[in-house]
Amino acid sequence: MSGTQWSDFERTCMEQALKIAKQGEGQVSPNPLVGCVLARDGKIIAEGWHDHLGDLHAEQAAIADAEARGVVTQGATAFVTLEPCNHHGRTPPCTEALLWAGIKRVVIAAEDVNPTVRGGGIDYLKKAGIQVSQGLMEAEAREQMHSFMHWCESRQPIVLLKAALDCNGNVDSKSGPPARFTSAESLDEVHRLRKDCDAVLVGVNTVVRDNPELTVRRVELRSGKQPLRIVLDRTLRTPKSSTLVSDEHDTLILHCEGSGDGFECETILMPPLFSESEEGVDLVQLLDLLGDREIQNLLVEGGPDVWARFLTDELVDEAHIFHSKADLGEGLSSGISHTVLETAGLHLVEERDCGVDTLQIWNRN
Ligand code: AOF
Ligand code: ZN
Repeated sequence: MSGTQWSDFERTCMEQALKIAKQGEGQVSPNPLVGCVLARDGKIIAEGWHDHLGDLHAEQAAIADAEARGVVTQGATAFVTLEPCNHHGRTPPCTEALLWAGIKRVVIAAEDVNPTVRGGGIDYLKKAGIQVSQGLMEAEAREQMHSFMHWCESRQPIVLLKAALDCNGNVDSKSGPPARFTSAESLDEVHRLRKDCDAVLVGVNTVVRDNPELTVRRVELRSGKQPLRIVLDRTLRTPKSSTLVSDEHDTLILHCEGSGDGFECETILMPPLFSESEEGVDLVQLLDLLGDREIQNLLVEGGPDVWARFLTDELVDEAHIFHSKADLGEGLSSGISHTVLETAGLHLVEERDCGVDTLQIWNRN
């Protein structure tokens, strides 16, 4: 609530709730990260977070923490980063759990914008006689849950673009087989990006040329769930022998012509876009389709045609550009430059070393 004066202790409690929420990172999608702290008489008495999909919500985890240690929750205040849910989903409503635990006040950072739970939690608590305050560290909480918030509001994923360029802005040597030219640190970073995304997308040319795996390998995948791999392939040129089709992980091929018969992975026929490109699938329809499948983060990995389409349509929310000092000689142009990124509505927010490479991060806001 604007104008509310929060005490230092209240801030400390919400900071702690935001901090512990991070323990669910990479494991709760399509749910948001949520943390909860119970406090009484100026002391934190219990804490909990939403650890993985299907597990207890943060409030219930905090109450369970108190119970496990024999701590009385009657009369306590709950600090929670998201409005408590009031619905029977994968777990029973947190509102009822808070009531049952004898909580007398609930301090909320951000309202839940999920259409199925919106507003219901706060109203329920107030009607039950619990004092509710909201807005403490709201910006920080919304930032922590930003892909969830974006998905709730638009029903589409956030789009991240990743590209690795040589010193001339090229992506590939025209002669010779495809070779990795970025540093090991850059590669680690790419796997971290993949881990944080629900889906990874490439164009068919990349599949034909590189036969990529597009899985998370170099970093720990705590959820055990690989991102969904998506291929834009207007005329179904993806080789049936390619790794994406034949390995055990999920791949979705989006095409506009032909039948997907005989593919050992899911294929979806999409309405075509009038385009000469091999990837000619309507991107807004694509984002709608992925949003319906609860995909909240999409990583666009390439190649140049696909990057150009997402950038030209101003659909990229964040771009991670790895600049290598290597010279691939006469190569394939990435089509990515400062001007192109700026024209796509992005601006440079961070630049750091990744081994011998430089990573630039561009954002929409
Ligand atoms: C809370 N506390 O810790 C979380 C909440 O299907 P379910 O039962 O897991 O519910 C998912 C929805 O509940 C999710 O979309 C979001 O609106 C809310 N998440 N709510 O009270 C939590 N993670
Ligand atoms: Zn809940």
